[in-house]
Amino acid sequence: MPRITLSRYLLEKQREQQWIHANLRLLVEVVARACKAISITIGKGALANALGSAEVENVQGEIQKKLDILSNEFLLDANEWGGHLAAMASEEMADPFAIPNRFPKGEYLLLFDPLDGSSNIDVNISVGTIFSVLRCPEGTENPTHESFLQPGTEQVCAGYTVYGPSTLLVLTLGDGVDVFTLDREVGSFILTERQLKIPEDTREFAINMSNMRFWEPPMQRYINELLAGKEGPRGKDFNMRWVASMVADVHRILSRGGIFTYPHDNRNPDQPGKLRLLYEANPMAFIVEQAGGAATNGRERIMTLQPESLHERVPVVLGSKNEVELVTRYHNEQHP
Ligand code: AHM
Ligand code: MG
Repeated sequence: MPRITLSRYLLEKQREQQWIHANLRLLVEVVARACKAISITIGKGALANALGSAEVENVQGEIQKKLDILSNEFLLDANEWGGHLAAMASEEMADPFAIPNRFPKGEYLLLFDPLDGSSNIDVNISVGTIFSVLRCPEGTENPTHESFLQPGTEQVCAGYTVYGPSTLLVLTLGDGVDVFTLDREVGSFILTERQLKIPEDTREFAINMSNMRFWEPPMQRYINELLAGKEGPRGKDFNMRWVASMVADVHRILSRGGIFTYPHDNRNPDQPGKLRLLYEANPMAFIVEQAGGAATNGRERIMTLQPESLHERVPVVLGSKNEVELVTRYHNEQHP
């Protein structure tokens, strides 16, 4: 197979297939470039003095890592001048970032979690970047929080990178899911897998079991049935994996199937879930659906939820279709 770089892939989507606009091509290229910079810095680790806490709290009330801040800056700096964006929003910033007046403005809104799973950085476990692209509502000169409050079905593109043993970029433009691997010597993302498909059935689940006592009864029922294995109602043994980096857990599911959930729990009534709707749940739901899987909040499809605030959190259940449908049925039967 000839080596197809991300640039060539995108150009073909624009020129030959007329599937994307030139500005969306530019946007994805620029995001990928920023992710390369993040990947290089993460790869240097302690040598770049990049590990550890920055001892600052973000809008989520979490202590930021130095790499959370650096990754956010890489993405902002790379994207502000290209003329393809109207504004950006990030897990690490309370308010949207307006494109400075000295640069032209474009039609897209970019949302990202610059470094997902950042609690894993200091112990050298895979982390990643998650991003989602929306259109700026027509006639909006200066985008506000409200401009971003669009359901996931409005996304025109979503992707994530995994900074693991190799650096991968997983991308959907709404016509399936393709995977690129970073050639570190050349500095290009190369297409290495086309049209990923998630198997409909699985024997593997991903959940943080230590929170079991806080879950709702339908989720407890579902997990108990998996744990009962061959002798239980499911009649087969299940295996468990939990990296605690959503990108890594979701990537495993895209590669070999599985179900991932960070369910509703009652630890904090103001936070029904841990993961953020706009820049974690929605882009992952879009990718998973494009690969033939499903994604719900336990009751409804994630992509049709109407967001109410920029940093809203939601319960997430995603992955192999038949398992996601079963969990969702349990919730709707017991506590609609
Ligand atoms: P982050 O965006 O602050 O890194 O938090 C999200 C991460 C996900 O990557 C992961 O699935 C989850 O938090 C792990 O949470 P926990 O440590 O509660 O198991
Ligand atoms: Mg995150």
